[in-house]
Amino acid sequence: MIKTFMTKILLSLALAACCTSNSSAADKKIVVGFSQIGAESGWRTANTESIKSEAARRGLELKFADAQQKQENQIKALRSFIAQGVDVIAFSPVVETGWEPVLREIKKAKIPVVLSDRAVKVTDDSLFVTFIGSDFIEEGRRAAQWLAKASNGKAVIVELVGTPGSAPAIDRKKGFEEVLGKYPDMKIVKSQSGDFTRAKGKEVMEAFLKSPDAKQITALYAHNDDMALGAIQAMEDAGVKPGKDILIVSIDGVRGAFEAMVAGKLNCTVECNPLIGPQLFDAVQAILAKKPLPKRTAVEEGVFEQSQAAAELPKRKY
Ligand code: GYE
Repeated sequence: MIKTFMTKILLSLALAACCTSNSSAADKKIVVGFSQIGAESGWRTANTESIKSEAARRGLELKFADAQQKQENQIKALRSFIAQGVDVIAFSPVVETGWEPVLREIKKAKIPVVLSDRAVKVTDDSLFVTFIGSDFIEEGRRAAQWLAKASNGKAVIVELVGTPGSAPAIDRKKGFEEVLGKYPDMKIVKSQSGDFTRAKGKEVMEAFLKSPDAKQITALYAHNDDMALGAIQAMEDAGVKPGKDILIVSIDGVRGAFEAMVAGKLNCTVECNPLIGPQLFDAVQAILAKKPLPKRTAVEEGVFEQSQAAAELPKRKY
């Protein structure tokens, strides 16, 4: 009798111990602060969705802040993550420069930083642990290589540039121009920012088409699909046939670009994969487990032209 009683007590003590420790482990959920650029494009929407769903799948707490494409909002969000004492800070920097002071504050608070999608220019590499993102220079090269082939090395090009000062705008221009250096008959005659949005892409293309030498334009290079889709609208409004009168190559590979290719209005999209949530949180968990990480992890991507679009469209995840 006493023995059973004692066993019962021991059992309930063991149970209590197990459950207390369990609930305290659950309380200590990993908290990640993520500062997103905004919702400027289809790419960005897919990227946000990938990050949010992967955090939820892994049972991590995500503090998500949308900066509406403003660096000052991102800096505010980063400071609030320090104040909240999150375990890891991740962010997608809207532009390359101007991050050193806030990154130093984060370092002082001993919070590790992961850069997602876009890189920063800093003099001290220890201000972030790792960068996960695409090779934007290579994407620019791929766009130019496709255009060189499609135009037999002869093109009068207008360029829709991404957000000024952003890594993808700088690098996509650089890679594209590097290849153009080998083709003396391919020239960029106009280049202006459309801020990675469809509305701005349309507006800038409208202005390009109104210029006196508009008839000479044979190709458009847009730093993302959304700007190309806006430009397609502008061309149609002006009675110009997109994809025929003007060859169009852009970057991202979003669903809308594949639909435009199927409709014969866009000629080529160079893939830039936004679904980096899993790689991002692999890095976060590796950092917390004190595992070493490379300074940079690239994302795999391809190039798709009109002839492949119909077969590829149903397989697209973004
Ligand atoms: O190409 C564009 C988005 O940083 C790679 O940002 C990203 C770019 C993407 O707005 O659509």
